[in-house]
Amino acid sequence: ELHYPERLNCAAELLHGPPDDRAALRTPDGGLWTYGDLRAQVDRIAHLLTTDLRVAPGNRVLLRGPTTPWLVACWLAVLKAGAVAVTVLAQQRPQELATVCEMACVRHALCDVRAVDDLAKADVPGLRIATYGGDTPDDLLRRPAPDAPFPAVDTAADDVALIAFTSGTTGRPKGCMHFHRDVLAIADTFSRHVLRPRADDVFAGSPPLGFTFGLGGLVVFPLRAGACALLLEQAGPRQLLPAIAEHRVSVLFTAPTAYRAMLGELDRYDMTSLRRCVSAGENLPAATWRTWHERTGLRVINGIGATELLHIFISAADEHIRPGTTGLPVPGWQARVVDGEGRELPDGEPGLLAVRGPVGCRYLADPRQREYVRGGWNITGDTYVRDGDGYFRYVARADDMIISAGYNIAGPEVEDALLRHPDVVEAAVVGRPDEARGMAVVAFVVMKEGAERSTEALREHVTSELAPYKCPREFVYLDALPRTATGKLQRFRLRTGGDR
Ligand code: 3SK
Repeated sequence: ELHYPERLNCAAELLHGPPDDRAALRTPDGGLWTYGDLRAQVDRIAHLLTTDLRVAPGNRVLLRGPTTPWLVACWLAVLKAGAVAVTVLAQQRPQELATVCEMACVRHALCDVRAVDDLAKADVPGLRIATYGGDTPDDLLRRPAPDAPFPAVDTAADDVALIAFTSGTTGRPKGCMHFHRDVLAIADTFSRHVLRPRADDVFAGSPPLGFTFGLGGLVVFPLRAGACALLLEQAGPRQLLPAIAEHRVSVLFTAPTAYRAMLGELDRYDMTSLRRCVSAGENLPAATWRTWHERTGLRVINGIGATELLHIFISAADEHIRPGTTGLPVPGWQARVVDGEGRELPDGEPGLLAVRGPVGCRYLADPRQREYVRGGWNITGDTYVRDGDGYFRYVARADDMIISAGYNIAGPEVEDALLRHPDVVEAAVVGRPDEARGMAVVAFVVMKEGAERSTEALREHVTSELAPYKCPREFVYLDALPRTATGKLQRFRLRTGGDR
């Protein structure tokens, strides 16, 4: 069990410890912020927030910008000043930003000067926007500030530190409130017990800091370990590979799609610095795990997390990994598989994943709270099976099961089979209304460049691996699958036919 003092400021905790001259943040152009630099900048920004911008404890401050040391410093400064950080993604458009500001009662924003146009266009009444990263004197960080330590505001461990928004894969945003103690709890559960980082690690990865997968993996975990993060503004597979090689990255956070995309170019880069590879955001098919392992010798740490629960709660590392499963409940967390009434199901039977632990779902004024938290358990919306040995195996999102001619078919199982075909790069399998079968299985595939689009060959391949009733009735070839800004597959767009 985790015990934190009643009064706790997580930013002060994350900044406390390592010597001033140790590297904290790096950028691909050779930029380096030591822990001393980071502490000094956080204090400067906290002074400016509380004096020039008149931010008070409890005020909500929107943070928007690419992944840079300045964004990290602003996030820490907001928390150190006792205010609440509201994080958004660079891809969010003015209307979405306006919704977030309204829902979270945001009155202040700290915005990278390169991302300010859309925020200004959002035209939020009463919103005071300060920019950073610019070269004019009104840029917040160019203003004079006291060159003195900023004493952390004496927040309670269960004061809200962060509001993270999730739209899931369907669109309607929900704001998830997280406490100061929650921020430390994700480091003291998943990171401490599964990832087990060292102070000499260099973290890098693709998720943006507006997504809690990235905030944890690229800020909270490295700082809690006294380690260093390489921050990449562009973090697609093309940028990750050279960055890993050049900066001797040792801990990688990314999603299954990026692991698959990197396979094609792997041989051109030195990957010997990597010792930990984490995959989350989506299910990691066994086929992807095995190919990455064959090519690099590394055992990917799969995990499932949620914005509602801040970070990963089921996972496994090293010899505990079973490819094709997500793993075991992370120490500090409990998990079970339940039916629609919340009754625990026997091992081997698919049902709803229910979890509880040090972080809970707290939606900002949203009736969906009652659906997510039932009887003290968080119902994540995923269908899972617990195997006899306690391992949790992903089946599908609860609303993604395909019932065709009386058979229950899990799209991810068919996707996994398709991904074992050497010419398939990405696959998504969904159900479409069908008069004869209730639902028909439809596969959307992205083929390797130059590969033949042979439906017959794919059909043959799937039926050689799975029962024939699981074989898609239809194959649709796409150049890319539709994804959200955080990289999650948007199955509803495939189901409704918008991407043909
Ligand atoms: O949404 C997710 O999949 C996720 C995964 C890991 C950590 C955090 C999140 C939100």
